Amino acid sequence: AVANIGVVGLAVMGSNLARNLASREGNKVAILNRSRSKTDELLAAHPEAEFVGTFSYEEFAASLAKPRTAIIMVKAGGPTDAVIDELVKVFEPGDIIVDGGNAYFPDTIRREKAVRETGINFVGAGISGGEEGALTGPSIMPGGSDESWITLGPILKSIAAVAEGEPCVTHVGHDGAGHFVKMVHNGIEYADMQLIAEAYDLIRRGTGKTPAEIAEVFAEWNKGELESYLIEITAEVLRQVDAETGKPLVDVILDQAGAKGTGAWTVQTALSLGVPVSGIAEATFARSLSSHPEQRAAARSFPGPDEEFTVADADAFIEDVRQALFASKIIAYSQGFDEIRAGAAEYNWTIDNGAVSRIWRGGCIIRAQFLNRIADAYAEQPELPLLASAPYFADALARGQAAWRRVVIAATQAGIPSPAFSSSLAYYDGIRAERLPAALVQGQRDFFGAHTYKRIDKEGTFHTQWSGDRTEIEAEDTH
Ligand code: NBP
Repeated sequence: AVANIGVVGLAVMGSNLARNLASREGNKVAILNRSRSKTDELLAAHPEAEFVGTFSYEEFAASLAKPRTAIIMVKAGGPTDAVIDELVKVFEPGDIIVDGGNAYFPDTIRREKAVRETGINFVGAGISGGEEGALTGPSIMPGGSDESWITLGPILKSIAAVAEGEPCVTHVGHDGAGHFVKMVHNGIEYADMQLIAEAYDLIRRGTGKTPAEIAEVFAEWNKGELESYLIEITAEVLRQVDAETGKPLVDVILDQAGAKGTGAWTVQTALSLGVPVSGIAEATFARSLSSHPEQRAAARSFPGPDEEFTVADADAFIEDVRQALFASKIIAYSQGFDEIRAGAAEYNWTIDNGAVSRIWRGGCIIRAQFLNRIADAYAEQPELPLLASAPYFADALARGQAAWRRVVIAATQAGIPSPAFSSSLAYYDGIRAERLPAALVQGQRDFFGAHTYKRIDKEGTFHTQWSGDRTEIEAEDTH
């Protein structure tokens, strides 16, 4: 046994993660892949790396020092189960199996329970940052037992990205907590990307600026409170010119956004938890809408507003859009952290939202200055019920709300879809409202389904006898 860590699955993510591990002082990495060719290629391409090439699960297990620790990086779903089944046969109690793939967290909960019965530890770890991050330092969100964290923690800390001097990894919580948090990370990423896309669209159609000119706007924004990886790469994408046509690349890319499903998982989970993640939902739906060309063709003749959309003062409009973007972003993150809070309560995880915001500061797609403010907010008040209500964010919303409204009004009048901007503003107005028309909804529910209601002026549960004499009676609480 010569290796202290192993990697199973050597496609882009696995091979880069194995190279990252092998580059760290003291590590020797056992590598295994279903088809032999990938292992051979990796060994041939990096003769200098501290790899131990293995070609069977038996050889893989024999090459690992105890407790054996292996990270699986294969296609999520069936392939992950197949690899776990093989590892369980050759590993022993106390060993650790880590799934670094993009598993759906209920699968991780199921796998952790099943593997634990063999005495082997199972850790579902969300890994963010794509190929580049896997190689140079990802943000890592491990779940699993406290026992496995003792062995795994130092290894993961050695390969994670570093932000403000801290490695971007923390023991998120037990069993599926890591994959849950990774899922919400991806959902927030969807919202952030959609908000930026709406900002670009409004500026382009309102001011007539070219993509290259708008790239400069984003580059400028990246110096302020919006500073983030996504704003930075937006400027890069907008600057890019297509070699073939000489047009801006953004004008020749087909306008149908793809998705691998993590946004949908975030929204589905939020629906079952009863958490309004409207920014993430609208971002996910916007991708779906874009990807139905037949429906878009069928709707092409729908009329829009009569007047051309132009803004009188381009600079003022751009500043309004910047403020709308920042305010909507605050709402999207606040909603995402709300989902983590609700998930932790539902699945009995102890998740430190402040620690989560700190490990997202480096390595992952949503890395941003802004996450320091989130970390500050949770440091100040760990049980903060609504992230957006922390003073820094509440102040920013108060400062930005007038601009945000002007932008949503302009978009509506111009017929420019801005679902994430406008739904975030609707959430803001909903959450701050002193009274909501939910009272009428309760009345309707009581009318047709005797679902009962509570009153503002006394304790108890009530029902109006709608089909009788319409007097009110005290009733059993049926929700
Ligand atoms: P893929 O998701 O494309 O999976 C390819 C790997 O899975 C290969 O090593 C393949 O072996 C192996 N595999 C398959 Br397919 N079926 C198998 C089976 N039944 N038994 C054993 N191995 C099997 O690789 P990836 O893009 O590197 O992603 C790896 C994981 O990381 C995924 O869960 C992904 O969602 C996640 N992830 C990816 C990114 C990213 O940016 N790509 C980012 C974050 C997380 P073979 O060589 O023999 O076919």
